[in-house]
Amino acid sequence: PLYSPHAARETPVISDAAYLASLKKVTQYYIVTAFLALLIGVLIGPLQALNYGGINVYDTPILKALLKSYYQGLSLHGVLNALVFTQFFISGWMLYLPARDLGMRINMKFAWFTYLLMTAGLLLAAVPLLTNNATLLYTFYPPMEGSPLFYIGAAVMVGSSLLVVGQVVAMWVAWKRANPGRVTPLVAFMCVATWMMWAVAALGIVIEVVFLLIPWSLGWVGGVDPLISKTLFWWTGHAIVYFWVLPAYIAWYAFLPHHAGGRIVSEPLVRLTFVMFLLNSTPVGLHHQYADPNISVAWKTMHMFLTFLVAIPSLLTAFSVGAALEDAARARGGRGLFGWMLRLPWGKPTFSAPVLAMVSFILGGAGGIVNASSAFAPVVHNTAWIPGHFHITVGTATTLTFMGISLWLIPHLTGKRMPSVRLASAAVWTWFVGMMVFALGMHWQGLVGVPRRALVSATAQSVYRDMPIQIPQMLTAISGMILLVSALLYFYVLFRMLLSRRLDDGEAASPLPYSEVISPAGQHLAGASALVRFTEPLLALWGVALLLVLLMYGPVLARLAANAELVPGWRLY
Ligand code: HAS
Ligand code: HEM
Ligand code: CU
Repeated sequence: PLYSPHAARETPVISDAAYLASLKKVTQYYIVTAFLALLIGVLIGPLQALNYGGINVYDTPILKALLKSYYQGLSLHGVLNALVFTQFFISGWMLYLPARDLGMRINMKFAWFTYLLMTAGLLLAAVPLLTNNATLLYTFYPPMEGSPLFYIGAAVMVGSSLLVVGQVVAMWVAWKRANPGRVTPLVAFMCVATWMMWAVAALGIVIEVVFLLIPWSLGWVGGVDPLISKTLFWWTGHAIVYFWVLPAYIAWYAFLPHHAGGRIVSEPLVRLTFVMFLLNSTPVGLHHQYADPNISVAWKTMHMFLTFLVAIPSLLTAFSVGAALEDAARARGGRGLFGWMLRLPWGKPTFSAPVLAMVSFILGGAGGIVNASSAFAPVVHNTAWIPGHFHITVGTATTLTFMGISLWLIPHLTGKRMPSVRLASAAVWTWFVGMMVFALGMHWQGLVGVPRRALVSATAQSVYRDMPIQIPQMLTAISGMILLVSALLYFYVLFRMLLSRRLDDGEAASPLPYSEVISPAGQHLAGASALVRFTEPLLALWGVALLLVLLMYGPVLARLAANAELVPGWRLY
């Protein structure tokens, strides 16, 4: 062996072939459903990029037949990409990984039930979306009002993810009982911590939808308080971005070093990172509401500092995964301060996808810190800068990583093979280049003052003609075309792979690509470091996380409730 004695973790053996096949099948259903949503969602993106390129295609006969308005398209794009694609992918990914890592047997009936319920929720919500009865954008701020079906479907879909939380946490607790004194293996640890974070985060949106929006949309109550709803939405809405990106971190930490030919740097450090996210992801949501009334500046400022604090585990990730990549490159003979980077396997899409996703996230994260700074926020808030920010976070850091994962996970689950490394590689690189150009164009337009969420191409004559935005407009339009090509390439590879012949069970040909470790956490709590022992009791840390959210949101919501003002719904579409 090239390296240290700490070999990559062996997957515990599952000898029941029927059970393993069923576990793989349910995971595959989640992943394929996710990519079907992404396929539809992503096809709308280039139309929006053309809009921000000053070209209005929404008046053409085909689009007029397909979409009632720019906003119906934008609602579909936001919901399918950001809410549906992510949640389905993550539910499959973070159910399968801990089940394999711990070697525990899960109740397959419950797993299938959860998948079917989540899909039923999706289909319920899809009906009003497709019939222009829920053109509310993916944030569905009241008093804009949609069909009750939309809210009920959304509640069922999000609620189903909490069933996955229940199943994974129960699996972990059972493993702890069966293995007293043992340290939880790293991948399972990251999954359980992320699911626990999501359970705390999801409470806001669940309360909003179940107690405020559903009764209101059904006409049981006369009105809704827009600010209470919006505050509950962002309780979930910021933390949801970590629910989208931590599953990518899991791949960056645990599997990317393997694809690069290197090692994980330190397991205790990874565990610390995830505990920091568990504690600190949620009580920061007010950084989306700096412009809102009736929330005191004191609370906004506290959430701002907590936002800076939650950037730290991402910075830890940057340096620690960066070190893992350098380790890999030097093991392949890389030299020099930066020259080692040339030795990384850039032509391998299972490597380039997550790494290019990370490179985009350096800029996306830096932009996030600008957004969070209350002094800069008024400049960028509600401008095209913001979609610039999140297409290099969720649109690339998350999406490109998930695309890269699919290239080895689908062969692992199905026993099929990736049809073409070259095409997959081309899809990955064009996505990266397209999104970088897109981000440049959109950030730039935002700084000039172009608003987000607007059919700006239709108003160009009157409002935007004299603004110096020709160059960023052109960049945005071009990026949309690059991204269209990229998406077509990727989906071609994906579907050719899915429709090809099954060759084996995938276990030997495409095993889970666990990486070796330089500093492992150890097997037994007795001999483990203080950091490992501190991070192990996740149930207690989960309680602390909930307490922190109640502390940071309780007084804010109490004041809003004391001044509640119920207003009737609006239908603007
Ligand atoms: Fe954000 C708005 C602040 C991260 C997504 N964000 C959004 C919206 C979305 C979104 C969707 O404070 C729009 C919501 C809407 O529709 O209104 N965001 C932040 C901050 C972070 C952040 C401080 N955002 C994310 C992530 C997202 C995401 C992650 C999705 C996945 N964001 C904001 C704010 C707003 C906002 C305000 C509201 C704006 C407004 O005015 O409306 C931080 O978590 C970022 C920390 C990240 C870093 C970067 C670490 C870098 C890493 C990679 C290293 C790379 C390596 C590779 C090592 C500090 C880990 C090296 C390569 C070699 C070859 C060697
Ligand atoms: C919004 C383009 C892929 C999530 C937008 C906007 C543009 C755009 C121009 C801004 C629209 C506006 O503010 O009026 C594209 C292109 C894509 C793409 C060209 C690639 C082909 C993605 C992906 C995701 C995503 C992969 C997430 C996984 C979103 C979200 C919004 C958005 C959440 C905000 C919707 C809203 O403001 O309500 N997209 N996008 N997009 N995009 Fe994308
Ligand atoms: Cu946020």
